[in-house]
Amino acid sequence: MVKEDLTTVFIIISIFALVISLIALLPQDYNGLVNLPDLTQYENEDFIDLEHGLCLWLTFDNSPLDKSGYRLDGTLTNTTYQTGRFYKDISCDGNDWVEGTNNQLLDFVVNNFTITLWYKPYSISVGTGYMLYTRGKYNLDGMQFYTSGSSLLFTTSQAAATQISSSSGGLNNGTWNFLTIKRVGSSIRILNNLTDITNIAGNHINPLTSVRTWKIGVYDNKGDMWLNGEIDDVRIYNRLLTNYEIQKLYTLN
Ligand SMILES: [Ca+2]
Repeated sequence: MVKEDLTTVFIIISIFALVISLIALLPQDYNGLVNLPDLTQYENEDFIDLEHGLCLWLTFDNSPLDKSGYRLDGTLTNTTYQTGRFYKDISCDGNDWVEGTNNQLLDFVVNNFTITLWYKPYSISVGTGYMLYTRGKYNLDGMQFYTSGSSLLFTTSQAAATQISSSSGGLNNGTWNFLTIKRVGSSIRILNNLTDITNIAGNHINPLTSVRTWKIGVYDNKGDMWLNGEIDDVRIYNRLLTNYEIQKLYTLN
């Protein structure tokens, strides 16, 4: 009897050990108590791709080449590289500009787009203003993004017609400004350091396609609207960036 009891106990212990071993092999969430890592700190970041839709990207890190992959590269006239918002930037002091490669990628006739750039003015513009970015010609085609005093203006043009959006001031002299232009349907929003400073949103008819080169620091004629300041990290997207994406660009280091 004692031997049979011991055998029974041994069998029971063996079965118990086997069950325990099998349970250990089951996935941890077997019983529904899923033990996933806390992902809240990554909210939205999973879907952020700051290169998606990027048509032109100028870092000016000792180079005027376009880092977007489309190679709409620029060439410099008189500008110098110096310590910028991100590593190096270009400095323009009144007779300097960058001229880039023409491409229909930058037409944006009907679709939304976003332009972001960092600008540190040496002085507030006078006269006809300072050109930040242009591809086109006033009252003819394309678009212009420029300053007038401490205000920012953005225009799109067709033959003998131009639509204007503007801020009322809002540009800070002698310090970095993170400027954003967003086309949302027929209206334009102008942001500085994430704050929407749009005064006149405008009613933009679709800009006429342009065959002109893009330019930074000077008007299309390369004889007017000379920039006086530094420019860094110019980006043009063929889509509307979300507020979260713009904030991510603003907080890049
Ligand atoms: Ca840079």
